[in-house]
Amino acid sequence: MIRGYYFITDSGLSISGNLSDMKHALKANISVVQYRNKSAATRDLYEEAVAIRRICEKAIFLINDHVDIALAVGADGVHLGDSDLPYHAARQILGKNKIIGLTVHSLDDALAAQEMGADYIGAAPIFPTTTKTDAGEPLGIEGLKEICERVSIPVVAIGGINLSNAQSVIDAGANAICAISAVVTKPDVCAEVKKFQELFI
Ligand code: TZP
Ligand code: MG
Repeated sequence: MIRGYYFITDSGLSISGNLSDMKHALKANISVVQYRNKSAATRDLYEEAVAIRRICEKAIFLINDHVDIALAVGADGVHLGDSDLPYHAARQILGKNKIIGLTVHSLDDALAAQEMGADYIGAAPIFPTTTKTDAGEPLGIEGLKEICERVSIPVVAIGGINLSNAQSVIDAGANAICAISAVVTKPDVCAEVKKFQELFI
């Protein structure tokens, strides 16, 4: 089930590296993680995904962008954005049991993603962020709220979320929140993840 703090790797921002961050995030007993790597060559990406697969026993394991790698390593699914394979092509390859999450930037996108059959949506960005330079215009709390009210699939909120604004995001109805820079730039990733996770208890 996609709920609570949703961890995503970022090797550009990480202090200790993706695998170490993933290990520490998983120690906080979260329900979903995503391996995202925008810079590695396919072979390196595959090998890191295999290593993460080995340590990810209980959490849902998703791969960003790469449907082939998700299948190759036995991940639970993928997260796809505007420039990735379209939903129907990814579904054809992955079959009906894998999870497909789609990034949405508006209520219309969100309704379309639900209609297509997405298992969850990533509403992005909620606030301005420097982690993803092409993230687009922030939805804000009001934009997020509207999406949460109108869709029945889980909504993962992402973009510019930190411990100061996370409660407002949860209050708007997000089922899960992702905060990348607020976690992977900190020396104790597990402790930071727990702080976000506690907001859902
Ligand atoms: N997708 C939309 S915004 C974003 C991604 C991957 C970056 C989120 O990073 P941060 O540091 O939590 O703003
Ligand atoms: Mg993508």
